Amino acid sequence: MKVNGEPLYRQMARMRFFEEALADLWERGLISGEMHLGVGEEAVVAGVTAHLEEGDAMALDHRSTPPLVARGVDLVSLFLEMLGDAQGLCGGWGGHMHLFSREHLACSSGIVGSSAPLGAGFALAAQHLGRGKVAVSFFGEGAANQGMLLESLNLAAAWKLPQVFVCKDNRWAITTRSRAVTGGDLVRRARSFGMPACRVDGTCVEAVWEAAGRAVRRARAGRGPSFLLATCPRPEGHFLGDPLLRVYREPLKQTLEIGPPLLRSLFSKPLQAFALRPLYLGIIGKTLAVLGTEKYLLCRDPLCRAARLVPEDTRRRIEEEAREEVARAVAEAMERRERHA
Ligand SMILES: Cc1ncc(C[n+]2csc(CCOP(=O)(O)OP(=O)(O)O)c2C)c(N)n1
Repeated sequence: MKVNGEPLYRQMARMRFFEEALADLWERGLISGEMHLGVGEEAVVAGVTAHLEEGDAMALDHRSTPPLVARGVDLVSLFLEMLGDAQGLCGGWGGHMHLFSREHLACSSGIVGSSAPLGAGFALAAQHLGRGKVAVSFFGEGAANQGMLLESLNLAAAWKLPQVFVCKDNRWAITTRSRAVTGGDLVRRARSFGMPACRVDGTCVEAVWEAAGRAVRRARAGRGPSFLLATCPRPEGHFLGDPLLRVYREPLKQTLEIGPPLLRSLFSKPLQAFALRPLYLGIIGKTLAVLGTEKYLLCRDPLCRAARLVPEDTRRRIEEEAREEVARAVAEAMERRERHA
């Protein structure tokens, strides 16, 4: 099968503009609480979801909106949900992390790692119903160290569940480098459970599409689960307003705000801990340096990379249509919200 760039690019553009609209609403104070965006994960999501059919299921993590957009969940009901409105997808109770669409067999949870057992449940149901349906679990590499995720890999392999584990490896779990808290290699770890596993460049939608195709076909044929580790960037930080990124975005303001308390803490009591404090400041400095290097020097935007798959005029048309679709959905959500206020 040959990759068709146009539908993949369309989905990626829809996801990106949806996330940008969420950021805008959040910055205007219309969405309360934390907001984890899936910007940077579009190629992973598009490459995987392109293989899903009606009746296939998805279990998602806290970056849940891009897969829901790609699977065709109504954008207005998603926006209303983010706004905490009773007309939203989950009656305004779910926010962006705890979503459920019965129609699309999709659910998300902010409990890190839980998309694996949730996906296993969907996959077990699919296996019992015997209609060749599959379940995909999306999670981060930080989640890969959660006990329930390892238990799910084990059961999925032992029961040959039609499940695809998709690990979106952005190398960070909030402010922790995942490497520092991960033993061994995740791909080899998954293989040790007796399932095929591979690493793929998650900024290259064709590569994801190919690898995911193999995994989904295998699951659909009743041959069991697979594991995909897709590396991708995290350009918006852990969540909107990420304090580490703020240091780069407004350096003077942040230096004036954070500098004095950090210096005070260096000389604060008890003095026995003095020797450790420069070390901790060094760790903060190193974290900032690595984060800045990744964001400003090494980051590859999956949407820009995918643009080369479609002719220039098609790309422009797709972007225009996707922007319009999202803008219309925002306007309608705001209007419905006003009407029912
Ligand atoms: C069980 C559990 N432990 C801790 C948290 C707090 N928490 C929220 S997101 C996150 C980092 C998750 O990292 P990763 O799985 O790599 O996903 P990423 O945010 O990098 O996409 C943590 C520890 C949580 N929500 N649930």
